[in-house]
Amino acid sequence: MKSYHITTLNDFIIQKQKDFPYAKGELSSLLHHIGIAAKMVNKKINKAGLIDIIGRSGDINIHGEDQQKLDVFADEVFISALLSSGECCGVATEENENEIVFSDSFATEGKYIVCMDPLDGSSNIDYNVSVGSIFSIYRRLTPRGEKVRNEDFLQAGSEQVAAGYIVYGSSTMLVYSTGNGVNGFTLDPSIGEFCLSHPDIKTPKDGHIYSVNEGNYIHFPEGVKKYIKFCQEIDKKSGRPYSSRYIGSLVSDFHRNLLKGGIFLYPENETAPIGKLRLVYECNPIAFIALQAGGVASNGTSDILEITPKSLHQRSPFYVGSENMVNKIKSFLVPTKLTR
Ligand code: P6P
Repeated sequence: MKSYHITTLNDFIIQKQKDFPYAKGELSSLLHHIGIAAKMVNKKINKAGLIDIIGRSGDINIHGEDQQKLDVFADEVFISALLSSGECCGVATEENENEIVFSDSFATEGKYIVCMDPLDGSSNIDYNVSVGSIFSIYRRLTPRGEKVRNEDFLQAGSEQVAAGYIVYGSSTMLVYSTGNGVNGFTLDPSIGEFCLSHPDIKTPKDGHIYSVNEGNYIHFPEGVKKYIKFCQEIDKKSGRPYSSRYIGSLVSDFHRNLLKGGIFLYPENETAPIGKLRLVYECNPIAFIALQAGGVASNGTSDILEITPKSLHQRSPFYVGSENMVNKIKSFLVPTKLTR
């Protein structure tokens, strides 16, 4: 009889916990609760068109952007799940101006803080385009037992102990790393479990996909313009130009490129002078995954993970994906001696 060996997310978390001799299960519990919240958000997203949860909440979020109802729902679900874990002492999310400080004694003992974009790309929801949730986990800097402080959330991305995302697409996947490689789990709705489907993801060193909003082309730095033209030339190896793939949803664009090879760019431009994407809860977790899978992530001049954030909602230019492609655009962005 054919054996169906299924490794669920929880099986995997527990198995991997054994890799950390001093682990007491705190991080495992945190990841387990993120998985539960992801299933709850997934259920709502799948029904968004059928129940009154699609569209704008009528509120404007802290960035002056229309807040979608599902944004609010996802924010509340993830914050509640993180509080319930008892391992998290505070959360910073895109939807809240300041960090959420958990004040009950159970939570203030928590060892970890979490930074999240609870529902990235939510403006796409009304049009049935894939969206995602992004999370980033750090050890707190302040003593356990005290309330968490802003400094706990302003650590360089290299200090992350875990990061990942959920992509609510043609299937729903949870992809995460605790620093020992990247693994992907696909939700099987028939059993309500995330099942290991993409073990030990490695991103190709080269690719033929570039993902950028070319509508901003005239506002891009010269080096970015040159790189885009480079992508449109005939590639000697393949005999054709690269393919442009951009759906305006970071998690979906990144996930496709992670598996197939490719580069995602969100450069600074005249309308977004330091880029659009958020360093703390978008660039850092995605960069952590990219590096763990053998890719590269840069702001054009520095490794993303080496930047120490100055504020929760700080933006950054973002170039992430296949090593050779990101290094190529970096060579276009470095001013040549001739231009000095
Ligand atoms: P633009 C979605 O709003 C988002 O934050 C990312 O998911 C996505 O990559 C980017 O913005 C798209 O921005 O300016 O190209 O529409």
